[in-house]
Amino acid sequence: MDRIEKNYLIAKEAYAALGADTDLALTKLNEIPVSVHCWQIDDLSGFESPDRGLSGGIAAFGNAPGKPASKEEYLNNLTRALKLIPGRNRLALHAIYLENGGKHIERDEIEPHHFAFWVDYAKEMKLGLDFNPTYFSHPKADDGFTLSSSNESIRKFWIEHGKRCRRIGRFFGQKLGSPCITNHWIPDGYKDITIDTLEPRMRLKDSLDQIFSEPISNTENKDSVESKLFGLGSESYVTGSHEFYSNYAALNNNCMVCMDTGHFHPTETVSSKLSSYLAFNREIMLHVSRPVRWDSDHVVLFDDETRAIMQQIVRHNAFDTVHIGTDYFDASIDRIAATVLGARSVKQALLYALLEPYHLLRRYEYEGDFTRRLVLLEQIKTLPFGFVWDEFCRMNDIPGADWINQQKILGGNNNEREQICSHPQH
Ligand code: RNT
Ligand code: ZN
Repeated sequence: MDRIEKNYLIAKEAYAALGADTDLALTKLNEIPVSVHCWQIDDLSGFESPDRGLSGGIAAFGNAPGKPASKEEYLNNLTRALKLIPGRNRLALHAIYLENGGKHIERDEIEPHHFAFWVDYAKEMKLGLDFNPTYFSHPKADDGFTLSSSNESIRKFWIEHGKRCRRIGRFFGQKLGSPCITNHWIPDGYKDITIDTLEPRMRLKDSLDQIFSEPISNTENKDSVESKLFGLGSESYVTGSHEFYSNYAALNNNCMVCMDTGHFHPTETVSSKLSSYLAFNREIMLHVSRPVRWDSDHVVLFDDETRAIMQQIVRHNAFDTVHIGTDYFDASIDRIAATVLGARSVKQALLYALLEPYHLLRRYEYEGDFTRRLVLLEQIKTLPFGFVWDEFCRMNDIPGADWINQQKILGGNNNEREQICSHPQH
């Protein structure tokens, strides 16, 4: 028996003493997919016009070495990252990650065949695919408005983009036998005090109605709409607010709300919102991120809010209703490592939640024994959680706690990257 197995047996006993079954938790964790976003690897540059900067009020700050210089390098790095994330994964793509054969294809002209190579990649890597229209980083988004634009030709352009993206989602779903979630986020909004807050929302509503008018089976593609409270340059007004999309999704059964953990007031939490959607049997998409004072898109950690979100999913048995995805972009640390760390943190948080002695906690709550409820919640925190996580990595044949030192996978051909991993600068 090796060290990991021995440790696991110790942990198993410790958890069992509190009424939690580690074997069951590991089996469940292995089944729950996490949709890993493809854009941390290259700061959301994509393959359409990689040199065009980001727009839409989002930014990847930092200049760590190792940003891929070609599509080949990009795919290589992505593969390295995915190989360090244990369990079931999906991959969330953006429309700018297309194969255009070196010739510019406009966003309102993209077709499934431009993304066919991703299907091969997904099959090889055993991934499901999710998709995102790219309603930003484009001259037609330069004035800050897309689907809610008052310029009809601009609005039409983006509606066509949205429609085409759903068809690409359907193509992924058909080819992989697992529904793609196509997530629509637009940057639209005003920097300063806005007089007419209604008309842009009426236009957005109409745009979405048009985009979703084509019937597509939800066994192939599902849509989500992602809200935001404010962005850089849209501090005072965002057309696609949480209230707007919650109402839209409630009244239109063909889409769900996507909640990004960085898109709310800093004192608001997504974890506290989830059960209000579950009460109405609503499916939910999540963009798990880490806001530091604002929507900063820091790498996800094994922190309180990430655990609280996963606890909600586990406690309410919402594995089929809540779809977990990641969304962050930090260019100040190694990009492969960032992709790995965030996704692993999400899975660790899930495991932590799966190891909760839920029935006991619930019993205390129903009996009104809030003292024991609180004490037990604290007691769980010091159990040998890391031993169970190591076992999860081992059973998936993926490096455990010391994954960062797996230079063969992580560093590869990039000396600079090896440097930044072993000697963090600044
Ligand atoms: C932006 C949204 C959106 C993007 C991705 C790249 O604030 O969070 O989800 O991060 O589409
Ligand atoms: Zn997001």
